[in-house]
Amino acid sequence: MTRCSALFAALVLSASAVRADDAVIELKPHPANPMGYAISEFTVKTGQKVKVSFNNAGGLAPQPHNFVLCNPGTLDKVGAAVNAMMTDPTAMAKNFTPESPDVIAKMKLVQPGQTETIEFTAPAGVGDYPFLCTFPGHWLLMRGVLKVTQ
Ligand SMILES: [Cu+2]
Repeated sequence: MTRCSALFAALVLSASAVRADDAVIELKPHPANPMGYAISEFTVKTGQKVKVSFNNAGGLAPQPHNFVLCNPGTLDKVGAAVNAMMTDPTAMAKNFTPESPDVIAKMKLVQPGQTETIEFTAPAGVGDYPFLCTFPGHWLLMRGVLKVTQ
């Protein structure tokens, strides 16, 4: 291997690994509240790479959950759009997640016992970004806040 290709291999490796300054958020169902996240507040930095995983194990009642991140101040608006999907026969295929410009990161519904992971770049704007579970009936209680700081 030439020196050049060794350097290239090292670069490829580091690009795919989790960097030390990435934010890692591990979500789980709340052990006592069937419609809650075990932890519902997280802080990341603007522009930081964020890895969110939802391990749907250990909940009080086995049911699907997910993580959908919204723009600041739009939780009720996105929640209303989730409610409106109850009459949409294709809602399950869409993971009950509305197509909205206010949805900035999302994962599919995670079945009990499964884990789902998504990656995204934290918004450039400082603020409190609400997140919710879009499984029908959950978002009124199953919600949290991603605090984006400088
Ligand atoms: Cu849920």
